Amino acid sequence: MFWVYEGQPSVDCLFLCTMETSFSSSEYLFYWHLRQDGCIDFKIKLSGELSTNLLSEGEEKPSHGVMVSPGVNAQIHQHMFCARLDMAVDSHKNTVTEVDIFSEPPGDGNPYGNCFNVKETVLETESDAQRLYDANKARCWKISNAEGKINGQTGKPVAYKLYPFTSGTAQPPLLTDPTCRVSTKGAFAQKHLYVTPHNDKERYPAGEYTVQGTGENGLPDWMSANRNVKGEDVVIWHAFGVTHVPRPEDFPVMPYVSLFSFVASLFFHYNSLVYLLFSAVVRLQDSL
Ligand SMILES: [Cu+2]
Repeated sequence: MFWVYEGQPSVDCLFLCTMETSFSSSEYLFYWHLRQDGCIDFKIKLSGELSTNLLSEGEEKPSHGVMVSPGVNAQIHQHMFCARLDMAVDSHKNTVTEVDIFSEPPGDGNPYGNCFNVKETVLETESDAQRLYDANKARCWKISNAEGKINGQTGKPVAYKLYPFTSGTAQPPLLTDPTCRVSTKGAFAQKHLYVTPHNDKERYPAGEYTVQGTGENGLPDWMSANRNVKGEDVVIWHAFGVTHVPRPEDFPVMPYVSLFSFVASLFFHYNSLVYLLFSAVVRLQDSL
């Protein structure tokens, strides 16, 4: 089967699904981009009014912010999100691995010291599956089929990879001290990735009533059971965000973007855009 496509095959979006929400002074615009190469991007545009306060009388400059206008302080802050990703890579039972790049030490197998390689670590239980991003290892997470669906080219299970921070610089998790109330309510944002077995009742990582709640009955409570996640029907929780040191250029309206991507990895036999190109050629020939 070929996709019907007219025009130049590319990685541009094929299908776009969007929603928008207002939260306090912020406007968040969410975009699922389903791309023609089989990959998926999730983009958040962070807009709305920058949160500011007036300096106190006698206060010359802010201690934890940036002056964006005379007497106007814009606080350094974070926007934290958590995406609940109910995975099913070619069937419901999947296994998640952490994928790191590493340099091999010089030796018999590396006489010129020029070798580097990839290491995969299986996340077996919920306590294993609480992970931080590491840009120095080009870290990503691979979600592989665990029910025998094999890629014919590689002989390995079909998979997709979750690449965090595919726009802009990598970002830290929640920066408040563990003793802070924000850390209690936002405990889900203290790591970049969590994996749990699927449960329809586990929906909101900060608890069912996020704003009024205490943070209980959310992701940390569920994961305290330390359930198995290897080869299970898994849900991935990707916590990410923007640590925002305001600029005058952000005032009064913010223009920021955060993005992560699901990249087909051992899923197709070839670059799937080739099929689009073939289809386009056939249509061109048919029209001659
Ligand atoms: Cu901001």
